[in-house]
Parts: sequence; C-alpha cells; structure tokens
Amino acid sequence: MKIESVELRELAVRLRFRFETSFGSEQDLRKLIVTVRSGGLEGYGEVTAGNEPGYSYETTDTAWTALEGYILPRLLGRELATPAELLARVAGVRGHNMAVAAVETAVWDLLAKAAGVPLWTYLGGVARPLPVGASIGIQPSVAETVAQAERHAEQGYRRLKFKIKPGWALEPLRAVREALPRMALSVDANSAFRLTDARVFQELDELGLDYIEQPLAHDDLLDHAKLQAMLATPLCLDESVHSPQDARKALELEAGRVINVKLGRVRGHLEARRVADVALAFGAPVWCGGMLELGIGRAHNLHMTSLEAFTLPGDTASASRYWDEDVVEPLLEARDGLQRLPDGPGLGVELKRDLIERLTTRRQELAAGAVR
Ligand code: OSB
Ligand code: MG
Repeated sequence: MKIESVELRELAVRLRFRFETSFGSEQDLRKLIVTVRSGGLEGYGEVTAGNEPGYSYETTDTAWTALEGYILPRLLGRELATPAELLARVAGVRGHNMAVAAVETAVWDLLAKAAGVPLWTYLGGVARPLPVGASIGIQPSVAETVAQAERHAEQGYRRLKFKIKPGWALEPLRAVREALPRMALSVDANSAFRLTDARVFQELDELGLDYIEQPLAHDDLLDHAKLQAMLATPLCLDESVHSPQDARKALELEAGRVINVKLGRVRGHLEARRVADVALAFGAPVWCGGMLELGIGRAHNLHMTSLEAFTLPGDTASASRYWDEDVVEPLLEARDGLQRLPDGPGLGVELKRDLIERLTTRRQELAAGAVR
C-alpha cells in the first residue's frame, strides 16, 4: 500500500460539559483528524492531544507541527505493507506518540478496509459486547459529585471513575461510596500527588476501589512502587506508560498492578497490542483509557478493546455523553454500559462530511512528491 496523500484537519468542538482534572479544565477543544488515502480508499485517525500540555507535553499544535514537519514526510509516497514498517520509518521521531498514533491508526483502518474486514478482526480481537465506565471530572461540590455518580450508575455504566486532586479526594469519594455501596469505583489523580501524601491513599484504600489511577508523577515509577507496597488497592498507571518497555518496567517494579492503555500515548495499535501482551504475561489487567475522543478515536478505542487482554471496563462511554453531534455515523452509544463493535470494513464508521466541513478551522493536504 502506497501512501498517496494525507489530509490534516483541525476541528473546533465543544464538549457538553466542562471537564476538570488536576491539571486543568477544558470545554472548547481543538481536535485534529487525519485522513490517509491509498488506492481509492481512505483511513481515518484522530490526534488525542489536548489544547494545552497538561496531561502530556503534546498538544494540538505540536501534533500538527510534528505530523507536517517530521512524520508525514517520512511516509508520503512510501510503500508500506504493515504498521510495523510505518513505525520503522518514523523511528527517528522521538516521542510525539499522539501525532504518530493518528496516522498509524489511520493506516490500520486502511489496511483493514483493503482486506475487507472489520478492524477488530484485523487486530486479532474477539467480537463481544464491551463493558464501559464513565470518567467524571472534578465537580463544584460533593453533592454534585454524588448526583453525577447516581446519574451515570442509572445509565448502566459498569464503573465510575472520579478525578481527584490534593484537597479533593476523600470527601467526595466517601460520599459516593456511601450512596453506591456496591458500585465499581476508581479515582484518577493525573499525577497530582506526592509520596508524602500516602495518608490520603491509605484512607482511600478503605473504600474498596477497583484501582487508583496515576496518583504520583508521570515519570516516577519508583515512588509508585513504594506507594503500591503500602496499599491493598491496585495502582493503575496511565501517564507513566508510553511503550511496552515502560509496561514491563512498571510491572516488574510493581509500580502498579493495572494498566490503562491509550492509543495516542503508546504510538498506536501495534504498540498498544504489545503493551497489552506484556500486561497479559504479568497477569495484570488492562483497560482502554479515553481522551474525550470524537467518533474516529472512539471507534479506534472500541476496536482495540476487542483484544482479549482488555478485561476491565474502559472509558469509551456513549458519544452523546460528550457531544451534541459527533463527526461519524453510526453514533457510538453504550446501552446498559455495553458498547458494540462497529461492523463493516475497517473502523466501520462513516464521516459526516458536511458537519466536519463546518467545524474545520484549518486544513492541509499533503501529497507524495509535494513535500521534501
Ligand atoms: O487521565 O484518563 C485521563 C481525559 C483527558 C486527559 C486524560 C484523561 C481523561 C479522562 C477522560 O479521564 C476519559 C474519557 O471519558 O474520554
Ligand atoms: Mg488517567
């Protein structure tokens, strides 16, 4: 398959709610979508970076720059038979995993379409209903947190995850646990605490949480291992794991016992599958994290979640939870906390081209031969 051209588009989209985490708060998002063209077919990918470098150093703008300046010039006009060849061609680009993942996942979509099979089949997944949970941002009050928890539990979500930060952890979680004694619950600190805050986690340890996600610094496996040794609740790593090697080191050190896999963070489907394989070898459960994706990224998440290693509910909630209108059809909706795999070749979703055109704020077409 020869990559003939790639279209980059930036879309301005508004979340149905303001999403607050320990690293910031956002509602108006700038999203990049990538279309890769080859042999009359199109593959779609989505950049999962935020507007600001809060979760990761990558942003919408760094992803555009990396794709235009360094990643796409290494791919345009090239004959690529497999995603492994794509990764080899961009091996000289250190980091910028979310930018690479957008085109890597688009190429998987293309390859699956060329083979005439759904992406989950091409990835080696298993057709099954996919249990999903909801990630609930920091709320203005404990009462609002409990109300959100009850609403999402009623909608059938299989696990509720609450964003926490120093000063906002014990009180809201104790209230939620009291309201929902048997619900699967977790928390996500997005790296906001230090080992000297261990007391907070020892108190959370009493609430029967499924796991505590990324309590400590993004690059600190050592202190995560020290904290894990003090707790019965498994720690789950998100920001700390960018590769299969990171996963191995984390699990070998017991810096955590669960891994959140995000396509953007680990460079795409091939590396995500390798992270899942490492976790499987350690007996550590994995689940698919979310990055407030539009339908393209959401569909990729569902296909990835079809892999057998994904045994815990993911963050891939209903599209309508996030957006008044999504950019793909069909709408990816969970029913009773279960998402279904889209069928049809590749991603199995169609772009709503008129809507995408209306949301577009920046567009660029890069063609083989037209760039260096
Ligand atoms: O840490 O999982 C996270 C969103 C943006 C950045 C980081 C995270 C999140 C979420 C939202 O938790 C998950 C979702 O509902 O898409
Ligand atoms: Mg997280």
